[in-house]
Amino acid sequence: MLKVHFAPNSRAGRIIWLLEELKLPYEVNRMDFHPKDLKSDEHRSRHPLGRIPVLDDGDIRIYESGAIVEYVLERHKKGNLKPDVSKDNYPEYLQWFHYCEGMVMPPINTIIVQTLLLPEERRDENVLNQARKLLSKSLEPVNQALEGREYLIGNFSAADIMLGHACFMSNRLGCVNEEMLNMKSYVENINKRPAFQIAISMS
Ligand SMILES: N[C@@H](CCC(=O)N[C@@H](CS)C(=O)NCC(=O)O)C(=O)O
Repeated sequence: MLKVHFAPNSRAGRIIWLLEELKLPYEVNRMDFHPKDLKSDEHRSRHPLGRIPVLDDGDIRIYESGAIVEYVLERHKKGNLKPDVSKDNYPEYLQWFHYCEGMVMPPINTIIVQTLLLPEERRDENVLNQARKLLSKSLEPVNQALEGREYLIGNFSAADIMLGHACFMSNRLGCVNEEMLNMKSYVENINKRPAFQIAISMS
C-alpha cells in the first residue's frame, strides 16, 4: 500500500489530493509540521533534509512532490490526469506543472519564512515585500492562461494539483489581488473538488 509521510498545511496535501482524485488506496504517516517530527532521525532517514512529502511504495521511497506525482501517474496508471505526449496541450501541461516549484513556490517559501518561521527580531520587511511582489508577478501569466478556462490546460490535470495548490496557498497568504479575477475563480473551482477538500482538511 502507498504510504504518504505527511504534515498539515504543506505540499504533502498535493499527494493526498492526487491519491484521492485517483481513488488509490493509501495510508498516512501523520507528523506535526514541527522540527521535533520533521528533523527527527527517523524522518531524516526518509528525507535527508527532513522535508515532506515523502512517498513509500513497498520498497520504493521517493521525495519531491512533483516527482511523486509523476511517479504515481506513471506507475499506478489510473485516471486521466496527464495528457498524452502527442497531444497539443502536453507542452502546456509540462510548463505549468513545473512552473509551480520553479517560479511560484520560491517567493511563497520566503513569505512563510518571513511571516511565520523566523522569530520577529530576525524578520526583514524589505525581503518580505520583495517576495510578495515577485509572487504577484509570477502569478500574472497564470491568471492570463486561465482566461476562459476552468483549469490550467482546460480539463482538470495533475498540473492543477501542483500549481493549483500553490495558487490556493498564494490566495490564503493574501497575495492574489482582487484584479486577478481568473485566478480567484480558479481557486474557487479547486476548492469545490471533494478530493481537494479531503486533502486540506486532513490534520
Ligand atoms: N521541492 C520540495 C519542497 C519540500 C519542502 O520544502 N516541503 C516543506 C513543506 S511544504 C517542508 O518540509 N518544510 C519543512 C522545513 O523546511 O523544515 C517538494 O516539492 O517536495
